[in-house]
Amino acid sequence: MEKLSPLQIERLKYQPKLPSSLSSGINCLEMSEGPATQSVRDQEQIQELFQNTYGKPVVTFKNTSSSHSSEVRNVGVILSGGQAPGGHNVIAGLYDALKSANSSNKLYGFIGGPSGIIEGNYIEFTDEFMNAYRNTGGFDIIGSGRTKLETEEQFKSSLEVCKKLNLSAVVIIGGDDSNTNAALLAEWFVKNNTGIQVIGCPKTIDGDLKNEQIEISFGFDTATKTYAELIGNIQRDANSAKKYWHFVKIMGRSASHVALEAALQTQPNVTLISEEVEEKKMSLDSIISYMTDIITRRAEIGKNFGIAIVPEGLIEFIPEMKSMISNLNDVMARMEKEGVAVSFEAVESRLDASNAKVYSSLPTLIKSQLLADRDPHGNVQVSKIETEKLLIEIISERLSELKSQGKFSGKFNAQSHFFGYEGRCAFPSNFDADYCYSLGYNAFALINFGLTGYLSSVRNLTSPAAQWIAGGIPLTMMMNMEKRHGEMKPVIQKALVKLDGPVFKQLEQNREEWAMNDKYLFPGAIQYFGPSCVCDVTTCTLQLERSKQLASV
Ligand code: FBP
Repeated sequence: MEKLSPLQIERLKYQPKLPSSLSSGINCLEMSEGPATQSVRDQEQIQELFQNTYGKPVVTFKNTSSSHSSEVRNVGVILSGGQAPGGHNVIAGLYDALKSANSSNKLYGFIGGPSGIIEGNYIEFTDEFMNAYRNTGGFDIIGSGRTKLETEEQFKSSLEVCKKLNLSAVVIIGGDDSNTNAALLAEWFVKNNTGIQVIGCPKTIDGDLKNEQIEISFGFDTATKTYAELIGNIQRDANSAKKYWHFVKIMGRSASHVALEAALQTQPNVTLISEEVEEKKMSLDSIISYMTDIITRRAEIGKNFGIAIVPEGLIEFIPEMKSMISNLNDVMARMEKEGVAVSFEAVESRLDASNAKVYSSLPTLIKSQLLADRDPHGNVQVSKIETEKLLIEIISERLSELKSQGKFSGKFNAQSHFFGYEGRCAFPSNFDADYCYSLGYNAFALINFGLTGYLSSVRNLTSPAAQWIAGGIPLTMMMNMEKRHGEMKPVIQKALVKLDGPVFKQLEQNREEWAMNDKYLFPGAIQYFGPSCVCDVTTCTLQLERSKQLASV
């Protein structure tokens, strides 16, 4: 028998909570439909591209006293994209719903992400196999991948695999790009009269897959709490030793939700928010001036230490960098098509003059990181760009200049950190364990009602789980047209930090105080057992966005 840690043993026993609307059983549900929906933008183009799945209503489930029987269904499930805590519980919820609807139902897991359905690489779930993964972090149950499902050929081979397994539905657990895949596959299956349904589940630690119906993607809660624990520990160290400035880059791709949430949980001295940088058109030079000013002022009162939070995607939001990266993406896509080898010189000679100047001004390390392969969706892999080191290097130079002019007499010793992978596979918090289980359970309810092209939606999340509202939202409702690999494509729109929203305002109102007066908070490790005010509290983001005030303030 495999050796397990005490926490593993206890978490396997945890029974996740379901909304009361789902808890009377999968065969005792009634579905209500809202009005027809529209895509967030580019309605005509999206409707044209999704002629069979566009415009469907938002749906909501509630319990009924009458129970109906459920036909036999086989379902396939895919974990897609980056890991996020709770993925195993989505599968557990789906599995339990499917088996309770009809014990002859089967759940298949496609191995290694979307490539599993294309290549016919799968396993069948059993009770014993499923039970070993309940309430655990990670995606190791079936693995994940970033293969983009978009070509006719991929759809055809997926169909062959689905037919072989006699599947009536596929569930894709993923972020914005993966759920774009789900929407494309759903449309293709309907267009080709296959009868196979596709349902998405909102996953990503980045927290950028959200709207009124999707209050948060799963994994954000656990990942941000994990980063906040680490930042709190570093703050304690900085405040003890009083000799280092810690620059902490935090994962989250383009959107700064993760950095913002971690900052609200810990109250560091400096927090950069990419969306603000873009809105205020802050150049790299003005960001450096802003940070240098705080470092200098703190040094004047004897504080040669501090903590600065840097969102992962910052570089893409600095206006001159954004223009250069967009030009670089097109140039690299063209070079790939033409079979030209990528080098600094080859790229610089193809960039527009102003972008070439920005590119060539960067340190060699950053220049080469910007040339790393794009992900399969055409995104720059921002996790590989060491923005925190770029900032430290330029700030050090600036402070040396100030020192030579007699305008800085302090010390600047910096440490860089990147928190990302540390949080993506943590044991899901109680919130994520419950939310994920509910999302998976609810995904089967959507299948049972014959829906396709929907995202599983569980909302009212700041209330106790019993009061959560379960239903579904059409994937096309979240879509617009964006440039990918040099071409306009239909994609799910990313939700960025709203600068007029309550979450950013909370930072804005407090940051001068936090910059100078060290109001550090120390959240500590996620707690799974103990008082509810410690174990079950949701993120500041959810509390502020939904209840408009923080429980802890
Ligand atoms: P998803 O959008 O697929 O959930 O991935 C999120 C993420 O963790 C980002 O925050 C990060 O930029 C990226 O994945 C890293 O990707 P990889 O795991 O391929 O290094």
